[in-house]
Order: sequence, then structure tokens, then C-alpha cells
Amino acid sequence: MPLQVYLDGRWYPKNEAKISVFDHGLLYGDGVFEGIRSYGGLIFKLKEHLNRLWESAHTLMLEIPMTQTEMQKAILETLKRNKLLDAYIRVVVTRGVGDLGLDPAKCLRPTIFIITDKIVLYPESLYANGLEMITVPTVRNLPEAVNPSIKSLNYLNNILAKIEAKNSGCMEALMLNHQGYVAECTGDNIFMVKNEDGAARPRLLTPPVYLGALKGITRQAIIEIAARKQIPFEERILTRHDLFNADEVFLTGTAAEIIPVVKLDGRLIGKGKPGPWTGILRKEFRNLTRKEGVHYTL
Ligand code: PXG
Repeated sequence: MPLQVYLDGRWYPKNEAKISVFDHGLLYGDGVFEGIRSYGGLIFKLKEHLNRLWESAHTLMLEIPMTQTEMQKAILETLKRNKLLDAYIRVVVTRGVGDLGLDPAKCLRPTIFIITDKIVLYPESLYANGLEMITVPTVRNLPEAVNPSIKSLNYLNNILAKIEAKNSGCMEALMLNHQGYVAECTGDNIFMVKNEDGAARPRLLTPPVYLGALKGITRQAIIEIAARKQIPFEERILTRHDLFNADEVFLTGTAAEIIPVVKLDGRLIGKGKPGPWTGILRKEFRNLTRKEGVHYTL
């Protein structure tokens, strides 16, 4: 049976799930989305993802015409129809169908769709050996222009950075903000680990989101794990120099989970292979995804 896609209250086979060419999500990138995962019948941090979706929409003054409870029901039903226990869930809300002007008031009703599909995992070698990354010339959107805290359908900033990384033979890009401080990557937040004062435990550092990053849900989960494990943590303004001289660097995101970074702009990070603290945090995160979440059965 073809994949079933939720669209505005109904389910359609993948090939028949279509939206109008006049939808402002397409014409202007005027809309919001979330990428969520389920692990063995547990949807990880669903409430947090829905809260972020509603917050992104609120900032755009886009009123989602259903409640979070109704959205959760629609997600669960979509997962069931596709018999998926381990899934990638994409929720999209657009401004809806309007005319060729950009005035959102012309759009009478938002378009809502939910795609659930099998999760495409990154190759295990990436986790075993780590990732090589490059800093790209495209700077992260200014918070005062298109705030990176809004998970909007306008991802050109990230796509340009991805293209530049790939042109240089790297899978992922480090994006700086307009002041040259570390912001994040194209679809992941960034952390570093460094033993700064010969303490028993190193310090875990990540840039504050106001410098130009998405408030990642995986990022928050890692911060909470660090607190539980009594790993000192700090949000700190970081430069490339800080990352070059870190003991460990890793990325966090719903799709990637935790990916070690072993090289940045040609500089080896730490020992040039995934570090022990990245491994510990990755294991703890794994355990969490298999233990916590909104439970469902098929
Ligand atoms: N920064 C950006 C710009 C993102 O898009 C993250 C950080 C990490 O946030 P979470 O909440 O996921 O920890 C993201 C999220 C995809 C995909 O298909 C991308 C994301 C999430 C899920 C899937 O590329 N990016």
C-alpha cells in the first residue's frame, strides 16, 4: 500500500497528496514545520516539538486551525495508517492558498500536512569515525531579519550553506553569525567539550541561541543529560578558534542525533577521532529515546 499522507483533515496516497500552486508556503516560504522522530512506538519530545511549532507560527501570526491535542491525534493516526513504529514525522503548516500578492490576509485558511516515513539513518561509519566540516561564507540569518528561532519553510540560508559545504567536499557546514561567532550548522546545533582547568570533568559548551541558532530539542535534551550526569555546562559565545582547540566537537539534531566532528577547516579536533564524552552523551541520548515519549501501538 502506498504511503498515506495527512492533508487538511484527510488521508491521501502519497501520489495524490497535492497542494495548490497558489499556496503561500510555496510562493513565499510562508509557513512553519517540525521534524520529529519515533523510536519503537515512542514519539520523542512530541510536546516540545508541538510547542515549538506553535511558537514559530505565533511569531508569524499564523493561527494553526487545530489544537495540539488534535494535531497529536492526526500524527498518531498517520503513523498507524503507515504501520510505522520507527518513523520520521514531518509536520508542515503553511499560510494557505492566496493570490500572487504577499499579503497573508489574502490566505483564508492554513494548509496542514503530515508526512510519516521510514527514517533514513546516516551511515554508521559517520558515528564511528566522525565528520569533517568546513566553515562556509554564507552567514546565518540575522535574528533581526529572519530569526533562526523560527522553524520556517524559508530554509534558503541553510541550503546555501549546505551547497557551499558540498562544493568543498564536506557533508556539513559550520555557520557563523554576522559577527563571526559560531551559530550552528545547516540542520544541527553544535557543542564542544574542553577540559579547561585540569578538572576531573571537562566543560560542555554551546553558543546561546540568540547568536543565531534554532532552539534545538536535541540540544535541550543534551543539556538536561549533562545536568543529570553532573557534567559542567555553559552557554558561551564561541569562535572558530575555540572549536579548533576543543577536545571534542559534536552536532545535535533530530535526524542526526549526536554526530562527532573530528576535523574543521583542515584542523584536527582533539585526537582526530570521536571522543569519550561524545560517546557517553550519545549513549545516554540513545537510552532516553528508547525510554521516554508518547506511546502508540499499530
Ligand atoms: N538547527 C537547525 C537549523 C535545524 O533545522 C536543528 C538545529 C536541530 O534541532 P532539533 O530540534 O531537531 O534538535 C535543526 C533541526 C532534515 C531535518 O530533514 C532537519 C532538522 C530536524 C529534522 C530533520 O534535514 N533540523
